[in-house]
Amino acid sequence: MSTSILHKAISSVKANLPEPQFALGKSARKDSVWSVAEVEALYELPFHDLLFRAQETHRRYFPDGDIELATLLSIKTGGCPEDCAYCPQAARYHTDVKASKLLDLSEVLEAAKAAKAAGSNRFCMGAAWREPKDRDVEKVAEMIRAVKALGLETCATLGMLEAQQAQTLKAAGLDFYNHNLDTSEDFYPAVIQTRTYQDRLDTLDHVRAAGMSVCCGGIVGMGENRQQRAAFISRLANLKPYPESVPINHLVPVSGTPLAEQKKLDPLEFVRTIAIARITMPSARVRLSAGRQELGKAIQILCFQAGANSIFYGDHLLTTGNPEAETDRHLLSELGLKIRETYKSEVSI
Ligand code: SAM
Ligand code: DTB
Ligand code: SF4
Repeated sequence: MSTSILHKAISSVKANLPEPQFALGKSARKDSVWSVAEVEALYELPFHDLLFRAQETHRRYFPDGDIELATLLSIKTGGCPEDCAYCPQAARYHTDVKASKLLDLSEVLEAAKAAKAAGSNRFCMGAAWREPKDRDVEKVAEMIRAVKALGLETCATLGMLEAQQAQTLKAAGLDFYNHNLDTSEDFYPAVIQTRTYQDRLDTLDHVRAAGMSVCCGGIVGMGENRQQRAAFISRLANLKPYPESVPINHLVPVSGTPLAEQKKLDPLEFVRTIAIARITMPSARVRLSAGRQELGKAIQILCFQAGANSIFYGDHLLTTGNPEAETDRHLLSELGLKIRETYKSEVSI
């Protein structure tokens, strides 16, 4: 790594510090361009220097230092026609996941009430679809209206969306749509072949055009190299505007999927990725997502220190496990971290 690139990366970090503004749906300074080389230079910083810079950014943009809690519900599980190599819900892999049909409104409402009672900020409904049919969108729209009426923020992840479908979801009150780039464009074909990177970018455009906030991130630890991780983060950070919400998943290797035996990533590389997401997307909520159970307490704490300020909260994710809600509440209280207030406007300095 050349010294000039390293210096440029560091000064870009500084250039990104001011102008925080992060109310729901609003974006802060989102016009910076992060080259892959600049992001790689961040990866190469000494660990504590990187963490220091990430913390500096985090404290400026999120002086409250609070943590957002998002609860997931799988509203349609398994039987998915796609070939995502990490996914236990792909019909073509022999996993323990049993396919089931779309949940009823009453089941979703019951889960959302429980999430609200447990103190969650956001309720995210996930479906194992390549893309929803229009009649599915109508049913999910009904769920969104009901969840929203409880006073929870709403998020959905239903696969690829057409422009009109995105508008229907927005009209129902959907705050966020989750659709991940998952990895870098060049590593992507090693993981997914049934839809293209461009298909994903098109869906993100439809979500933006409909006026929803974007939740977009991916998975690390799938066998990508550091340069590919840098390219993935650079791609997210250069979206215009960059996503309001960035889930960083650690691969959960599931038996029966092609990535079941994937060699485990060095945990510090995961922490570095969180820190770099914070630096390059300073006003985004960076969510510590799948894989928290496997990361353990100490690494999660380092991730919070590196700027993660959102978690999936609840005893399970879609089909895999998550730390128990009680364990998470205890951890946050041990660290003196406050839970975010739902719908609080977050503007400061
Ligand atoms: N079917 C929709 C789609 O693919 O957009 C929505 C659900 S899909 C399960 C949402 C995301 O979960 C994926 O994009 C991926 O990033 C993450 N994910 C799925 N399986 C995972 C695993 N085993 N480990 C880590 N993340 C995973
Ligand atoms: C995201 O990036 N991670 C969540 C959410 N978006 C939908 C899903 C994680 C799924 C982990 C594997 C499972 O539980 O099936
Ligand atoms: Fe289907 Fe989504 Fe799993 Fe891919 S990640 S197989 S699209 S449920």
